[in-house]
Amino acid sequence: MDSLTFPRDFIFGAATASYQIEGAVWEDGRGPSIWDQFCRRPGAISGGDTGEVACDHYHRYRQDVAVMRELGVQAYRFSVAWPRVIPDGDGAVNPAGLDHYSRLVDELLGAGITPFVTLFHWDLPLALQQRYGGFTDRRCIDAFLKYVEQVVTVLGDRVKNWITFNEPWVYAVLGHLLGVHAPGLRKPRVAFRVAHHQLVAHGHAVGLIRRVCPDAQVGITLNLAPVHGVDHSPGTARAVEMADQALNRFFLDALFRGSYPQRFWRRLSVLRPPVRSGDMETIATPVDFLGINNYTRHLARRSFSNPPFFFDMDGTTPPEREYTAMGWEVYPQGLYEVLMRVKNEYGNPPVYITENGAAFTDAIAGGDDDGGAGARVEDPRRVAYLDGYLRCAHQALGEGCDLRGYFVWSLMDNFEWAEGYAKRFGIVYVDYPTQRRIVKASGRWYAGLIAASRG
Ligand code: IFM
Repeated sequence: MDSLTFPRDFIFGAATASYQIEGAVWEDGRGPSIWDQFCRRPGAISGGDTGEVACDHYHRYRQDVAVMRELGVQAYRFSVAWPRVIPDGDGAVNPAGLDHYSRLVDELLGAGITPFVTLFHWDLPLALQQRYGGFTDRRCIDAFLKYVEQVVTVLGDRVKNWITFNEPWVYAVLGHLLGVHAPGLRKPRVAFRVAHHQLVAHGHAVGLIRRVCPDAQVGITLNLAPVHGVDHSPGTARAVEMADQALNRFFLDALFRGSYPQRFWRRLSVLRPPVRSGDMETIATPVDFLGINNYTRHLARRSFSNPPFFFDMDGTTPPEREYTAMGWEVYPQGLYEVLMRVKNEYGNPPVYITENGAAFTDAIAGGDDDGGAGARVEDPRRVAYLDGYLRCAHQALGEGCDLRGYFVWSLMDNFEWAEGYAKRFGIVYVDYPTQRRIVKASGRWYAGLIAASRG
């Protein structure tokens, strides 16, 4: 295969999120999050796993930064846990929580790694869920802004890249419509209200972050994926249009055009959230970049079993295709499609791929001596996956997409939400009983790509 290299100023990073790696959920004054509670719900998480210990990154962050340095990773995208900073959501600030992130940022900068900070990656303080119903209620927007101000005030002298929300679609839909993520609700109307309120909170946060940190670059991360049809029938075409609006256009149109797709509401008027005057202008506050998370594509079809939607986003899994351990189709050209769509239909904003990667079944080989020295994890399918997606990103870059960087998901194996620890996305293996880190073959491959691109 031809060797793959990127422009010298292209940023190669790695991504994680607080609840998935930190552990230490009861330490230094952290309050409970909706995920701490959801993990206790019988049957909610595969294997009954929780984020209580996770990768123990809260205590081992220096070691994890050293691994990134060794790999030549140039930027690290991590999220701040709101319940560490304001344990009850909108009350007193907990300086110890902020100190942790301040130390992490110093460690990163000392290693020559640029921090990209996500402010909300789903671990909402439980108190806000109990008091207001979380982002169902607009008071949660005010609480979010108070929290953001604290974080940016403390870290903004060193952190210049900010992501307000991670995947607002997933938080709204999996948490409030499908009930498979915290807070575990199944209320379609609530889901779209939560989506809207996250976007309003995002828009206000953009202005706030720039006021506190004038040289900040501020963006939002969306999970975007192409929606194709299972066949070419008119019914399928309608399902594709609806699914695409629900997943992609709802967010892209709001952020870049200041409106929601009208045809979506025409069909799903019962779900329309209360939009106040000025909301759409706030949401469309210009961003400095768009973060895109892409893993797969969706194959939609008409379905009468789930009113009021009448479409199914994952209608079929053709057996001849390849799938990851999550059951997600390996479809690298989907990343190209998404990047070109954002370029062609939404004004070619600066873009970072803030997540891309794959879960496969990994196993340790060798290293049978006591210290486990010489242990290896060979993961050729992950290498092939990353290579394929990065080639498609490279193609989009060559065709004019303003793509600035790529963050692999994930730096290390971690708590994969409802799937617990069984699904491993890392380029670094985490042996949970010992918390030993082992760089996988994909990690070494990524290091080689970074080195080659930097010349
Ligand atoms: O682990 C998640 C991450 O938290 C958000 N994006 C998708 C990843 C893989 O499911």
